[in-house]
Amino acid sequence: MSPRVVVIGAGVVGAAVADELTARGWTDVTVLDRGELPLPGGSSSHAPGLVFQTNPSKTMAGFARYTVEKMTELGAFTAVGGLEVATTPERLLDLRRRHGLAQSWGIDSRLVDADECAALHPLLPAGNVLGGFHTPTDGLANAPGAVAAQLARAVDRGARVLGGHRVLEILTERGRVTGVRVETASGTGGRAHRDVPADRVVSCTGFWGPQTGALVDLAIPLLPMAHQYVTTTPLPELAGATREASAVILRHQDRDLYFREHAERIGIGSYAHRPMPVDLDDLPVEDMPSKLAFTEEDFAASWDDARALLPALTGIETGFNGIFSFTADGAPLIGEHPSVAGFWVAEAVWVTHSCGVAQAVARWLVEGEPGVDLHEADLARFEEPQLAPDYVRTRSTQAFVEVYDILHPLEPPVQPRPLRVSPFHARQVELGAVFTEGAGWERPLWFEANAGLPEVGRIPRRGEWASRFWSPIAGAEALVTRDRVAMYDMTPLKRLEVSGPGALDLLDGLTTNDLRKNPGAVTYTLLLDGNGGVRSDLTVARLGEQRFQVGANSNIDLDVLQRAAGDDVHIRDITGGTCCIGLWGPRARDVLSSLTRDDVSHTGFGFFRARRIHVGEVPVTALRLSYVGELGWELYCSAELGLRLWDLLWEAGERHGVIAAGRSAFNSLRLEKGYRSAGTDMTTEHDPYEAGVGFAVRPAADVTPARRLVPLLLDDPAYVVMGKEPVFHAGACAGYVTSAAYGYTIDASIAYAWLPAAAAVAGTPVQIEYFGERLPAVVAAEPLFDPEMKRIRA
Ligand code: FAD
Ligand code: THG
Repeated sequence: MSPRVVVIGAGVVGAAVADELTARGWTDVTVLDRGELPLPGGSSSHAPGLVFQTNPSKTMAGFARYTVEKMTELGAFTAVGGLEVATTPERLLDLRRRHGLAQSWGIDSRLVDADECAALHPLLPAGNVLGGFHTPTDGLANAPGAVAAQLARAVDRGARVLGGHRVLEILTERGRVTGVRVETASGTGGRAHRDVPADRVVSCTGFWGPQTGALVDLAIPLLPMAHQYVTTTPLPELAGATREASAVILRHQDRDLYFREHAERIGIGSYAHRPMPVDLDDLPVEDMPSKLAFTEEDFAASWDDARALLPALTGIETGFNGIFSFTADGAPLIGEHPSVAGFWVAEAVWVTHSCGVAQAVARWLVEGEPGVDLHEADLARFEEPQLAPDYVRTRSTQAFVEVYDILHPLEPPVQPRPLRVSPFHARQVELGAVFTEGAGWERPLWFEANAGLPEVGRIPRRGEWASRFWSPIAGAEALVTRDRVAMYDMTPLKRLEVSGPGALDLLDGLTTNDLRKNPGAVTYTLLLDGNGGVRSDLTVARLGEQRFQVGANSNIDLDVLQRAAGDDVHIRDITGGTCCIGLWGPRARDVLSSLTRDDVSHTGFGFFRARRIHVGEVPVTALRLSYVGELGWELYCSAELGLRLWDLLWEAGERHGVIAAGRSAFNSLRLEKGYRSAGTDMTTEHDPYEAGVGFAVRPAADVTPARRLVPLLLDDPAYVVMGKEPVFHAGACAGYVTSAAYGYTIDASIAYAWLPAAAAVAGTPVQIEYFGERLPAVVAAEPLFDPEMKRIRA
């Protein structure tokens, strides 16, 4: 017996979820929509359906690829091809980067010159563009057609689809959904209520998501925003056109515009106008609540820009302000309620990604795993302050404004900042910290106070793109860490206190390494998904018989632990309220021992051990480990003592030449050591052995991976790549870069990359495509620095 599922929403997402669930044998599916079918009035009812697959996220590109495949099979997709044009030299350069992304994720693409652009789009004069990026498999989704086809298939397999059913309540019992209460129009013109029982409810309510989530006290961090779309009067050039579209779909990102054909007319969408957040309570209660009246004045500049690109455009015939969802990071919201079992959401999803998202959701429900790396789209990815309505509004508005901007991968958000600061923030500001932001935290990239270090002069210069959000000072900070000692603010590192009689069993059962060790032990261990993919890597410090401190990577780790924990385990996120300094470098022991009576010698305080010590007056939990690969400790204390801890270390460190160092140095040092970053270098798509962390799996197994994560060294050290670039071997794209940095100690430009096993052999020559250039590189043996661990175990 398959579970009873209610899907709320009959847009592209709800329809695709119903199709994917019933295809997997879950046929007791009821799709409910408040609107009348087949066009219930959500975003899908009027979406122009442009599908551009290229995306910085591998997962999102994969969602788009599957959507194209599936909609093609459904007869709801026309592969007219996509063309992004450049009208500025910066954009032209960026299109090369886009071409790199497309190759990394397996999307057919090529760079084209101005004449080819004109040939691909008959209304586009060659003289109006500098060049373009052509993706032949992109095209137009017929969203209402895809909805109808998928719902019909689901109904054939036993599903029910009911329009005019508005969900008012989610019914629950003892933390589980049991059904929904709906309102329908009664025969006499009034309203009737009835309950639909369900074991699972999947909310696919698009921009209504926050309203639906509120029914179960679940924050859905999306912002409904209006976006303008117009259709022109018929063009003489297109007179007699009978096909919906024959030319490529077009993006003119320098002016925040996109274009498609509607037979004899052109449709134009604009992101150039002022952000127009929509209050759900203000929506018209009509056939098309997601279509607001056109505000002509907001489109004026876009109309001029559109005509400048396509001079054949005649006039605007119709226009509207259509509503859809924006999120802080542009990614969808997918997952199950943390405490109401059986309540799922799939929201803030474009038509472009709809089938891919629905496939992941259906797999997650039916098979227990989504079958794809979802960490960028997981509803649980947000930290608590990131769920605050003001945060969602500010960041989602920013995402709207920046939707077509050329964004550097290291570019931090501008607002709301500062949001989370460590107790050391005042000192960091005094030292001229240049901050970035991550998970809401202010994080120093480097410190201008270090500009006078003689090492700065030894740092090689690099190209313009790689120089952004970088300074040679970061290189000097890395060298000083290896030569003397540096203080790193590790406060943003997510940490959890896991305690209680069931704590050990929970952690030992969920992760790969052996945690049955005495208090004082620290263990590096992996959190895998149900298919053995690497979800995260953790450090687990056993502080007492029933008390552990877990060093984690994100809120998703916390979510996973909480879902698995029984009543005999207590999990507390202690990241806020505590702080951490990484004191690392050959002189770290000299600094620490001058401030403590506790034994911090190698025999007294061994590698990967944890102890409670005093540093001056400050009670500290000290973990002897180092992500930068040097002698030293992570020193944790409660937040109110943090500044005192910083000042004590700083003063004692002065005679040893201590510096404050930032994220930029940190990232370089960890890559020299080959320490993986979960989520970037390895995800649930990878098993521990191919990711190079099989040593953390007990009992040990002997596995021969088909692909591997390996370091590449670039022949020309003047190039530093950024991550996600395609890697070529024997003339074909064979993999992609995950993280990259210059290794200042080894004086080489490092790029970690996934490659098939045959190519992942030290000495193999490969090429990294970077802005259209093929940079020669060679696979290297790892670790690149201190393979004997002499530095760390000193
Ligand atoms: P919807 O289609 O909005 O469906 C949600 C459904 O839930 C609605 O039918 C609603 O009636 C129902 N519902 C809500 N609350 C309840 C309740 N309490 N009870 C019962 N039913 C409920 N995307 C692209 O990929 N390419 C494009 O070119 C593109 N262009 C766009 C242009 C415009 C002008 C707009 C507005 C959007 C565009 N989008 C585009 C975005 C895309 O349209 C949406 O992201 C997508 O349609 C969302 O689908 P959905 O199924 O999640 O939501
Ligand atoms: N500190 C703490 N927790 C963390 C991190 C951290 N949790 C998340 C993430 N970072 C985990 N990543 C690593 C990666 C490598 C090491 C520690 C944390 C490391 N590895 C040694 C090695 O491979 O040579 C030792 C491994 C072993 O002995 O098992 O130190 O930065 N608290």
